[in-house]
Amino acid sequence: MKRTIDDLAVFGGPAAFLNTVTVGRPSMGDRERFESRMAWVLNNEWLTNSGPLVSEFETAVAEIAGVRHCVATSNATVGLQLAMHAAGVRGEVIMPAMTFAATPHAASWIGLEPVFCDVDPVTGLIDPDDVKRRITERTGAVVGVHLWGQVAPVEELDRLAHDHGLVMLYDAAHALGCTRDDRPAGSFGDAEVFSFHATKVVTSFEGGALVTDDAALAARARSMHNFGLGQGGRVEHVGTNAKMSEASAAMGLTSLDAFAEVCEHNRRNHELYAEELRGVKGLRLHELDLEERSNYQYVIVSVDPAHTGIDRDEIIRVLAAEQVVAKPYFSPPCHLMEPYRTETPQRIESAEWLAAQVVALPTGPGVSAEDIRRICDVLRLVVADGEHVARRLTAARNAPS
Ligand code: T4K
Repeated sequence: MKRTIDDLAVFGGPAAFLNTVTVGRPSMGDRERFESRMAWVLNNEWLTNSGPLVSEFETAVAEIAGVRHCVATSNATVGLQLAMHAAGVRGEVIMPAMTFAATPHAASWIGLEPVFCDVDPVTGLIDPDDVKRRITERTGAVVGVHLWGQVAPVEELDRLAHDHGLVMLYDAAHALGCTRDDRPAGSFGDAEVFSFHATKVVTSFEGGALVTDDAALAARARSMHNFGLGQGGRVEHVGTNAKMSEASAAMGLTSLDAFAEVCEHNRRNHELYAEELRGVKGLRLHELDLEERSNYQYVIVSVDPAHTGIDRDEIIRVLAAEQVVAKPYFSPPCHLMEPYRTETPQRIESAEWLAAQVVALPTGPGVSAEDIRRICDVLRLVVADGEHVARRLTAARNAPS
């Protein structure tokens, strides 16, 4: 255990970990089951184009989302594009500034215009009042984001979209298995999109899924994700290639087998972080609503430099030297990043404030209770004399090499 700041690896002490502990380690499930599924795929010689494993994966995801239709995709970014295309969205799309670049990119890439709105300063979730303020005659859709394993305020957003005749979509990349008022993510708005990227709670290497209860929208999306082909192999729509492969589905199904166990492991990890960081000045673990279900895939801590004496980015540097990869999900907020930044950027206050403060800490099946205690030991040591650590980091950076 490190006792003084001289023991920190960033100042020459031994690293707290021999092997990297990181956010985003894949939850791959049982390797033998994956290999046996892959053997089946290879023997079957059916690799893509809505094969049997993709169909099985779609059925499983639709069940988790509590909807009738699921179209598996090659990733969530094209899944969002597909959702917007299939729903016939035009013009401006309102979305939170506090999200991953994929959300605005999905709109921009297909010629739509992202319009960023603010989020709740505590939950980080899209603020429906600010959405309302930004609706114009050019608005075509709202994309809510279920951030960090929490579901957006869907009842207000769905009502708002309905009252203004807008398409309502959700970026549910973080929210597989999460609920709001006991209803699962995936069952709200016109359609929702999950991600099964390597870093997500369920992975299919790369992958996504559009889920909806709207049969016509699902049919258009299914056709559009396969070059717009329809009945008899005729092209019916503009289309793309957004299909999931059988290899991805084999991984997706295997990862899904472990899903409940992973969520429970993540829940215990989250609880331990809460215990370890309780009362630590300037560090606030982002709490989750215990009445709801979450996948606990994101352990988010806000760093308030007014109390720690050291800012979030310096803390990430200190952790990196200890072999701990923590990530500023998401910074900068989208309206301040290229290509969305403007000459005189508007203020989107809560998103900016959160984006400057939050850091995601490692969790997942590979992160043990002992790992968490060690990470939190480092954090407590750093913020106990944060100003001193920050000064030394600055001096080390400015020292002639
Ligand atoms: N909407 C939202 C709100 C999202 O967060 C995302 C994706 C999307 C939409 C789009 O979903 P997809 O189109 O990807 O399906 C990562 C992911 O690339 C991205 O999928 C994810 N969000 C975003 C939050 O995080 P990076 O740049 O942080 O990834 P990277 O490569 O630095 O990985 C993070 C850590 O994960 C590494 O330090 C180590 C670990 N890792 C990563 C990979 C890829 C592994 O251990 N194994 C791996 O294979 O963006």
